[in-house]
Amino acid sequence: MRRMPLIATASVVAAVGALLSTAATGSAAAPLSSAAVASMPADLTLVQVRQSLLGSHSWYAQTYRGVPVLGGFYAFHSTGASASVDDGRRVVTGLTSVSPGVARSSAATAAKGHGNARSSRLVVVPGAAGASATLAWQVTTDQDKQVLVDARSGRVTRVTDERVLANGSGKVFDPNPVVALQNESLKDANNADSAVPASAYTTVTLANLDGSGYLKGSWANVTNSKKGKNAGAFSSSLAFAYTRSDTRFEQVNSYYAVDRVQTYIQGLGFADVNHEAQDLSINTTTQDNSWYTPSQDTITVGTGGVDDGEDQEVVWHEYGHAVQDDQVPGFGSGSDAGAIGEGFGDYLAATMSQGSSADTATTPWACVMDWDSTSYTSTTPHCIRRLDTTKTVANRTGEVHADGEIWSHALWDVNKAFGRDKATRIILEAQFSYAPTTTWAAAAQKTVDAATALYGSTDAATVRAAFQARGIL
Ligand SMILES: [Ca+2]
Ligand SMILES: [Ca+2]
Ligand SMILES: [Ca+2]
Ligand SMILES: [Ca+2]
Ligand SMILES: [Zn+2]
Repeated sequence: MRRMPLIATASVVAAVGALLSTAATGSAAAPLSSAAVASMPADLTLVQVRQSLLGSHSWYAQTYRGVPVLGGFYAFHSTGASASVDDGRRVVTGLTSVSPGVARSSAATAAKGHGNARSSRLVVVPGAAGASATLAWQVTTDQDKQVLVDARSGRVTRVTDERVLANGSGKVFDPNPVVALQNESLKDANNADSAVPASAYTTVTLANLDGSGYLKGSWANVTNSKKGKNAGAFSSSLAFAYTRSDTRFEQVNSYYAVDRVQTYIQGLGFADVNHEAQDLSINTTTQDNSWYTPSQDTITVGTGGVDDGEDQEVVWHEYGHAVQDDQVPGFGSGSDAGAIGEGFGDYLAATMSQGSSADTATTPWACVMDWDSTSYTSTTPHCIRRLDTTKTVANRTGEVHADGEIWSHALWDVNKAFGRDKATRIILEAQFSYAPTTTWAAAAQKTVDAATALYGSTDAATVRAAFQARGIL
């Protein structure tokens, strides 16, 4: 544990010296001596004193002008003849006032998306790496979430799940066997295990499980019923190792895909993009299709051809629809917005595969659903669609998936210019401002505007050029 000490070494020595003299008088487990207390930094409040076999452990919380500092602590350990200080106080700079600009009740309202407020308190949030500290309301909700609401802007800046979550393990295709094996000749063979070599599987950590033994967690929730031939997978030891002929395999693959994409989105800094457990109904239709249902907020994954749940790019595509529906209520009406939905879903699938596989001549990143599409395409590489076609607005057909290839190509050009993190951050930020029935031109302009606000005019010009190349702007 490495933390930034704030006080001079001399005063730590003084405090330890005081403790040692306490120990020497034979009262190691007693509360701190008045000399030790007197030499302590002033910005602390006692949280608790615990007695162990060897002595006492006094824990303090750091405060700044009376307000608790998030993550800041200070501890005296007095064990037998030795005593030590663990100074975990954080540097607080640049904070001019500790009176909130936003009322407690407004903070509770801002946190509503994560549950009803149970309690709230004002906290100081230390800045990262020398940046200014900020003041925030820390709202604890009835969904066991801790929500930080900036006390000046009123915006939610961080959401943490208080529940202690479990990791399990699972066997998955990452992102699918065609990419993993670099083999465009693989065939479904009616879901036979023998059709896909064992080397196509990867054993992964399934994160953020709730520990119930089902594939239920913070960001993904397999809703399959508990009984029947398509029952939800259960493992009390949270070990989910199945092969593709087992209907539970697609549940594991889908849970993993969704947990990973939500975790990635959070890593980009977004605390409020479909920030909930996504319901997943796996292998519950025999259609060769998967879909997102806004009114149910559910992704349904089908078993036609190659089981869709065997290809994470299918799941990521559907998650793209869930993301946009979460960002903008009723998003996707009209052919322009509909095509943006399909194009963004394909983009999200491609950029997630970017994170764990190479861009090769056999399986280019721009190719979407390499494995699922083996059952309905004959040319290689097998792709349901691509992000690098030559199409422009002049080639629009009115069919949203086909037209989505025009939109996704623009997003892909942004990705190629900036890399996946920066590009996806711009795109996600922009989508908050898309109208449900947006036109392409309006949505493209919002994306340029988001780039301007996040990174400045030079990068915004790059984004504009990507849309111009497709005839969108
Ligand atoms: Ca299967
Ligand atoms: Ca949702
Ligand atoms: Ca399929
Ligand atoms: Ca792919
Ligand atoms: Zn779609």
